[in-house]
Amino acid sequence: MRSIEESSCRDEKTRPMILLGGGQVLLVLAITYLSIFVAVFLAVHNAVTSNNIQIRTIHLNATGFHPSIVEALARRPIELRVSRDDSDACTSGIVIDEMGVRRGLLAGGVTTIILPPSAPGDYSSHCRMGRLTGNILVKE
Ligand SMILES: [Cu+2]
Repeated sequence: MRSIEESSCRDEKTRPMILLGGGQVLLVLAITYLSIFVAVFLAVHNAVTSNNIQIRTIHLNATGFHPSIVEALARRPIELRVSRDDSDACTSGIVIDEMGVRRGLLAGGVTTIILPPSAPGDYSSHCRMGRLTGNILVKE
């Protein structure tokens, strides 16, 4: 009889401790996962932005692509930032056939397009109708 009381008494004391312990474990796990996520994100982000991806900005308006020739290095992705500076029909989209790109552009906005790593070459870019043209010159 006495041992049952002791054990139930011990249960009451230990139960809140287990809950608290569980909460702490969850908190530690959450912080650990968050830390790992942040570390991996920063590592990948820094590697891509500082060592690999090439950022190029072009402006597009009714007079064409500015600059009309964008130079980049081969075998590295390009982050192409296309600023559509007017609402001319010819600036409503950009097409780069050889890179499989066909994207609509928002007037007054900047559209970011990730171009795949490419072999050296002269890649033609143009509006949807082909009146405005530019080139992406990928060099060794
Ligand atoms: Cu056009």
